[in-house]
Amino acid sequence: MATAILDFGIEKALEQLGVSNHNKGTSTGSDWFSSEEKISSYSPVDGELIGTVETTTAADYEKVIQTASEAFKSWRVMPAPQRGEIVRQFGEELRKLKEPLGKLVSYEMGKSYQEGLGEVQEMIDICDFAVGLSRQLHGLTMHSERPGHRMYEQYHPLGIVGIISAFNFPVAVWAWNTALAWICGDVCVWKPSEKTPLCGIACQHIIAKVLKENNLPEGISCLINGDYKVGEMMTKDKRVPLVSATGSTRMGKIVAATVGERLGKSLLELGGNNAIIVTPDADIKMTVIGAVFGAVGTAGQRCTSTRRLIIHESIYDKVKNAVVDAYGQLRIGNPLDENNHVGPLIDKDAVKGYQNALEKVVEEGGKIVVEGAVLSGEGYESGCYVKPAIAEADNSFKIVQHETFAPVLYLLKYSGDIENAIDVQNGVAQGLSSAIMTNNLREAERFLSYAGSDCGIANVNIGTSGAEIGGAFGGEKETGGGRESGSDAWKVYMRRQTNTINYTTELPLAQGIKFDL
Ligand code: UN1
Repeated sequence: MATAILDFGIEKALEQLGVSNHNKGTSTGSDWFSSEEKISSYSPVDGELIGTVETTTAADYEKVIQTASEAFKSWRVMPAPQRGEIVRQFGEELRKLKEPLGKLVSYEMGKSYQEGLGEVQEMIDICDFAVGLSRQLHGLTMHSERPGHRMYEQYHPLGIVGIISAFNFPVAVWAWNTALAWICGDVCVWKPSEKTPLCGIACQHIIAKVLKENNLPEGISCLINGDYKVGEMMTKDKRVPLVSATGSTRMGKIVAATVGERLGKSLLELGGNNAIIVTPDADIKMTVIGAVFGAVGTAGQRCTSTRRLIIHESIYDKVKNAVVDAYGQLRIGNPLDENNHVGPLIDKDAVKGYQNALEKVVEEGGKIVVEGAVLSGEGYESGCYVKPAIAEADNSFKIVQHETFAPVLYLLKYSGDIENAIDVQNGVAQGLSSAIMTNNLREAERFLSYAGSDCGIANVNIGTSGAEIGGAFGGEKETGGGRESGSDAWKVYMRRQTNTINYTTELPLAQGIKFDL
């Protein structure tokens, strides 16, 4: 019997969240539909089958879209601050269920319990943010070139927002999208990762309860489950004006092409290949904390994970030794046990990706400085636990250019001035997160300038991961260009309308055109 289930209260958490051994996987709120095929969710923590989830058929998808379209008609006319009140109540429910949901995230996905709690906190934070925003959603007013005319812009709800999320943030990324979409007046259809479907079931129960208590119609929050074919139902569907997809660059290119083909909108948050530049003026202690958490947190499976450390030659050995020492202290094991720093990878395919990276870096001429290993024996029965590894490498290596979703950190050396480090930092296809460790104002500002980091996120004296929800989250190049979460990311969930009103008795034309009848 799975010890994690017994020792860490997983059974109770599942019960509190309404997740059972066999779950229907298609829902429009309180209504759930049955089907024949199912996905099995195994925990990477102990290899146990946690539960099954029935997948969505084409006929059930149709019902979902019809119910969502119907719900949209009433939801969009509800004043935005009232929709904000619903999101506020959803945030309250999340506060009550933070521990069980954090546990399920940890058990189904494998991240540490602390990070599981952090993920639920991120959901709560975005709800709070969205509640305030529900009293804004403002456009601009402009001065018209014509006398007696008023010009302004307003934002209207879009319709159905399709959400495709990844296993690594199985609940927070859904909430980033839904909390904003809902206050904007949209309704949502969510396809969670096939690797973490139970997190989807739990979240759907939480929001369904809130919607029911407020007598709101079915369809404001819908859940569908299955593999890429179910995702494709949404990406191809003209009735879904916006598809927000988080995952690999490979997947994002397919989503972008399919949605683009029908001129829909897509919001993409794809791969990263994030680096920390460590300059001669860096605080080494801070560098070690930022780099190690960035590289091994979530077992290196964040889009924002630190994959490359670009270290100045003058302090290279010092930084290398400090980071290697810190790796020696890492405890790898059951992520529900708070004494451990690093949990398992999501599955055995991810373990293969990790092993492949370590083989390839050596083949290409790199040198391993902290050996990797796939752990076995007591506590490691799932076969998904690996030892975080470090290799000295070169930015030109194919494997360094590639995002490996595992705790493999590459050390790269630079010489001369900060421009050289920035070139290395920018010298990859992805552009999500970046950081510099320095106490030198000139270097920091150059890193942040127009000639500096080309990423969507650029930090000074903190690592690459762990962004707060208040800022827009996303990146450039192969990261896909989308922005989710804070700042004005809400605008993508709405359609902008420019309005010009003439309050005179004349009809002058713009650009001074004469058209006399
Ligand atoms: C992701 O990996 O897809 O900045 C999201 C972070 C988290 C979100 C990561 N707040 O690391």
